[in-house]
Amino acid sequence: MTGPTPAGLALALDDAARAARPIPPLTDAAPLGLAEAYGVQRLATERRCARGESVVGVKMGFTSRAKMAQMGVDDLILGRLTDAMAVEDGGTLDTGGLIHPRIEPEIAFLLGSPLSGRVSPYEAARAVSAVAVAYEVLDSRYQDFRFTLPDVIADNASAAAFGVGPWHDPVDVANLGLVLEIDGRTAETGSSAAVLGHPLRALAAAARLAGTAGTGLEAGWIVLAGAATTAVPLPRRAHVKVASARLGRVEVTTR
Ligand code: 0L1
Ligand code: MG
Repeated sequence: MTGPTPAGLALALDDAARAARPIPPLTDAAPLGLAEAYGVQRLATERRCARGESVVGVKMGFTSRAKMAQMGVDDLILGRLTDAMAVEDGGTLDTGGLIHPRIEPEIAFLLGSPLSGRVSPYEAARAVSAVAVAYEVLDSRYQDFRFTLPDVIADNASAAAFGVGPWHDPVDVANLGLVLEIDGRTAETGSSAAVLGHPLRALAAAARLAGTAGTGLEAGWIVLAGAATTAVPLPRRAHVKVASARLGRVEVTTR
């Protein structure tokens, strides 16, 4: 007997996201290789695009030791961002359509030129046209946020929503303090240095992993470099702010 096809797995994940109904990890039923998992991610993204969404960038996951330890994995992953996931700065995010959302503070890059393959952080820096403070909302489509590395890759690295603050001309983002506030209370504080020692390393890794994922990083795309802290549960009816002394702030209200 043969197992489910990549298209069947992509459909299961897409349905889970749309219905906000979690499913067991795919690998509970059958093993999944990393390349195969990126194939499922691509197919699930194609389903979104067929409904009218466009890919506007990528996100890097597990870029800090804190995040790897939080989720029990030990490798970097890449997920795709679409325009439907973007929340305008100061806007509202309806968490009603999400399963168990979490939020984390990040640094975002805007690419002025394409980037792919093995590049150094210095080469990656040359492709950056702007930087901003950002947040990512994660929402695993798996029950209890339980998954293996191939599971979470297939699930588009848990990408659900994101927001980006005002863009700034490129500045040194090696060690920027980031504060995540929920309803005026500090929920997490961290430094961009937690992102692989320097967020530009995450950008270089994104260029490398994009090939594995069957894509390349395009000019005009946003790259979320990865979290500076662990992710925290995102409550309903909350006001969330991520602030950096150098890059300003980005805000969102949930309902
Ligand atoms: O760092 C990340 O963005 C990891 C995303 C995937 C794992 C998770 O859902 O926490
Ligand atoms: Mg993230």
